[in-house]
Amino acid sequence: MNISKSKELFAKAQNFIPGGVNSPVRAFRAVGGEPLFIKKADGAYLYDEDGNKFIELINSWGPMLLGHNNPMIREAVMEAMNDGTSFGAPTAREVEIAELIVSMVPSVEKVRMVNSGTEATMSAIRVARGYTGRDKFIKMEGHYHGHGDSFLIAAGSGAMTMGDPDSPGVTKGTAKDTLIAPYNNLEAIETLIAANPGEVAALILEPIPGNMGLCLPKEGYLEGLRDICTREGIVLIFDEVMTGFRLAKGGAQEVFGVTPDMTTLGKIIGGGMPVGAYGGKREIMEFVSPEGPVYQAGTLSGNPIAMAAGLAMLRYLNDHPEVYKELNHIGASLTDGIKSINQELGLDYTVNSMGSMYSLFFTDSSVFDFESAKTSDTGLFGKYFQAMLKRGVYLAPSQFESLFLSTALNDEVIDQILVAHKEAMVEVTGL
Ligand code: KE4
Repeated sequence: MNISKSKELFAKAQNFIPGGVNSPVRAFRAVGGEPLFIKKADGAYLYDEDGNKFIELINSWGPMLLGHNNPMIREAVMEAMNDGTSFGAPTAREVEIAELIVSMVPSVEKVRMVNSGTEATMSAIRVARGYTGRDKFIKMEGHYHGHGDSFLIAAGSGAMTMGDPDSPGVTKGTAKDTLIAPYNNLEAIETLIAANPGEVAALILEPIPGNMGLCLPKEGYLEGLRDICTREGIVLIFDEVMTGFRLAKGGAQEVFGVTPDMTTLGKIIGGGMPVGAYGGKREIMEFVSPEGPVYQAGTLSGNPIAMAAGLAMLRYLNDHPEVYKELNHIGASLTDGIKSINQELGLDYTVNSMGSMYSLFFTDSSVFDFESAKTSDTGLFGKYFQAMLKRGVYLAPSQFESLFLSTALNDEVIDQILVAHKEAMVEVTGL
């Protein structure tokens, strides 16, 4: 495969951009080789600067639920552009998208738009601290909530991929207020609370974590967290930046019927433009400035172009709930196919999936938390990644990331992915 233009661009990029990329996981450090520079995307495909075409299963790390370059979203953006790109003043679209989010997400009675998932989670923790008057919060090992200082402790996603789950630069003063528990373990939560009586403001988690690879909650786990937080007056925050609007209109909280006190959102909410949001119970959100004392602001929050893209996406999802049946079918077709090929080859690798998200772990143990995810053979994953790439299938360049499917994956494309998967597994396992 000719990747000379990407190589040239990567060499140049490294002179001006740390690691040559604007987000670490894109650098392919965990899978070897050099990153491909993408020129365009359409439907289920990416096209790099050298004209190579790939079926892609990242979909911009989640936002492209309806495939790339969706005409409905493109037209909404082009139309909005005619009226200007940014006003720094309230607009009608912000009212409409807020009303739509409130109607779609069970826990959200009021919502604030921001520009990324990181901003959403940072703000949600600050509001929970302001609302409770407490300082500490609990996060799960291996969960990733963006790059806010207080989250970069035992963090997943790129931090885990790079081997820096505890980032330098986070002060001891900050880290002391972040309490860490293993996912899927209610006892550990009780222990942390008992050791910090009356000091825990919030508990934040990815209800279905994708940032250590995809893991699923054990029976009763989410319900247990809900009961503990209600009993202790702790603000339960579901970080649905990945799962929001993907697993259902109302995200994981709709699927599992567990309603948090606050929810953070991103990715799909912007239809591919930089948008995040945090929302929750009215009594909590009324603490947010200028209504309340907890300050949070943003020059480009509610940007009209981003809102146009987000509105087009959310209106479509709200009006076409059948899209979730389609996404679930696509996810099941692909993962059932992968599992049966692995079984045929006598390979016992773990596949965790839910709806249009899945991860193939190169371990034969079940994967349900940070420790079990780390039993995966990341070297073998890297070889599989490259073997799939050279067969025209572009995966997330990390064992510790979920894959994200789109409605653009029709049966023919799924068959192509499965053919590549079988060949790649034979190649990397030497079967
Ligand atoms: P952003 O700041 O990247 O928009 O969102 C941060 C974030 C918050 N919460 C969850 C559950 C997330 O998954 C993310 C970001 N996800 C990663 C992929 N695992 C973004 C990709 C990247 O870092 O380049």
